[in-house]
Amino acid sequence: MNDTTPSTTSGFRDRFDREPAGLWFGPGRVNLIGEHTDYNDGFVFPFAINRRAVVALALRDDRMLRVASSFTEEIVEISLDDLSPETVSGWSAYPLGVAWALGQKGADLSAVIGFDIFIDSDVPIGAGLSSSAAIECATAVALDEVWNLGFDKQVLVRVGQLAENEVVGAPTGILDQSASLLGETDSAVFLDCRSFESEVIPLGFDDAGLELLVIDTKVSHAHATGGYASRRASCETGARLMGVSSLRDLTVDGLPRAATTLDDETFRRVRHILTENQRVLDTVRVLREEGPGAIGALLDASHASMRDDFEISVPELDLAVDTARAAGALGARMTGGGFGGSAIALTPHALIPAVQHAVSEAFAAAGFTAPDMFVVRAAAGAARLS
Ligand code: GAF
Repeated sequence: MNDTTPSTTSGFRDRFDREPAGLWFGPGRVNLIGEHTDYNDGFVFPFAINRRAVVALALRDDRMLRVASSFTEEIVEISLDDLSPETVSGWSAYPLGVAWALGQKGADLSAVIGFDIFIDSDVPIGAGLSSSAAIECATAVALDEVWNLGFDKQVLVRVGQLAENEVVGAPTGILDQSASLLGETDSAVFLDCRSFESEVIPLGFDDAGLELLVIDTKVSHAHATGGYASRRASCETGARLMGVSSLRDLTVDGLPRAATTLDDETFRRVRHILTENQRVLDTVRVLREEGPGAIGALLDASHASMRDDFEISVPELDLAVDTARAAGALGARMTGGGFGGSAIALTPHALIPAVQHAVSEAFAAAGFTAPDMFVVRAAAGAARLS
């Protein structure tokens, strides 16, 4: 991982001509399994990764908010008095949206003072690794501390989601912020998105000689537009036609009735959600009982379901998954919202070079843009850095 700390501090100094009061980080995530289940009140099993956003922040003595980053020369300025979903846009919507959302969740924004913030990140943007949640969660833990809010992490998860939904404009669930805030080293977060109960479960990759390889296809995606919202709408339609408040109220036993009640497309969307919930439960059980070397088939089945039933894969993701598997990965799937972004491949340590080589060759042969590939480790969730 790049060490973003010195550059974050010097970035803050360069832009604001003073010292930050502290540094806070929020990690990106991979989702091991459980895709598009979060907004259906279902199960997810992600982990925070060792790539992260780092924010340097200091309070001011007035009501101004000034936001700068390593991505652009621009400094965005707005008064706390003017902060609303309508008054912020672009990249600054992530940190400013969090400040606004803290107010919506009970912080008295009339009683706090403004801040200067500088944002740095080594989570690739648009790669399906939650670069946005990383910024939101780093900002949320920073403001929670400097504004003395004392919110617990579950509230901060909701703050990040609200910023994303209302300010950025993406109708996403709680998967990404939960991973970024609740993650722990070498473990994944098993989360019930209906009850919000979560359990941190050791992955055991090291002991099993396994690595998780990320294959960033470089096909960029955005959840504020297009397919993500339409998939969410299909799930809501499916639930309504099946007479339940959410698809979580159904299990795979409900598939025969769904097949006779729903049109083919809605049925396949629903089938993905019901089988994916079951795959998350199976993955957690198999991981516990047999170890990570035994979960490959579930990852593969998840990818097939996203490709064929939910139809959120793209040819680059399918090629990455198929090639990684053929070169020795135990299991592989696209991760995140889809329509681009990254695949993950659970791979024996010794086979990582062979898998990378095979994927590079396959992409070149297909005329696709060269992918970026790197191993990720499960890392701790958002917190103060120094
Ligand atoms: C994106 C969203 F932000 C998450 O809430 C989740 O729905 C995911 O896509 C799909 O599982 O990352």
